[in-house]
Amino acid sequence: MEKKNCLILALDVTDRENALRIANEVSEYVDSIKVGYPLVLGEGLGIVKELAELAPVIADFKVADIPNTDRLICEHVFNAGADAIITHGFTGRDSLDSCVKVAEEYDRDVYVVTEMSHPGGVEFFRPVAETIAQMAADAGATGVVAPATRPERVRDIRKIIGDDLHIISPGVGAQGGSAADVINAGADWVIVGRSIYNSNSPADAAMKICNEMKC
Ligand code: 3DU
Repeated sequence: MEKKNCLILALDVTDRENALRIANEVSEYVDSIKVGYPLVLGEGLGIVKELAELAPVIADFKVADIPNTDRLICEHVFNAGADAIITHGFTGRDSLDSCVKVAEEYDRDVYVVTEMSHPGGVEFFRPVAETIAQMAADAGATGVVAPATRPERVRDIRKIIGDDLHIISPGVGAQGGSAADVINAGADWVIVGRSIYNSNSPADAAMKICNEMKC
């Protein structure tokens, strides 16, 4: 994904009309649109193709299965028009390898979750986050997902992965994280959902975050 605004919209609305309205309003401020289960379960995978006409789509399915199932999921998602997929790493190297292989075949991107941004994200992820980050680098993933709610952890993870991998970072706004702080800590993009799509003016909210980051 091309870095222009350092902002990824998390489009967790559940209906097509709202999704397309918000995506149209903010498309000039975001480098990508992340869709996940809320929107795809609400409207079907076909929404990916419609959104991909406005911005590259990251499919946040946090893929976490055996290699063969992961392969089938990635193929389906890339065929639907997604530019990138988010996968878990705790399922192990063979599962991640399977996603990276499909992404290479399709010339698409893979991001691996390291430590999650919500309070419970420290319970199981914290002790393994660095190991997962190292595995993502070794496996040739595009980048990792790391928590904007804990910029110090983004800094730790950046040290592990070096400059070759990207960090995309959720947790800004509704979850309490600061966009400027996490960009300063080494994230490449922030992922923002509710603070934008619940705003009376999604475009103004997105513009404000962009101005704050001065990316
Ligand atoms: O909190 P927000 O509404 O800005 O949305 C954040 C998005 O990022 C949302 O889609 C959520 O599923 C995703 N996400 C996290 O919040 C935390 C993670 O560790 C990984 C993904």
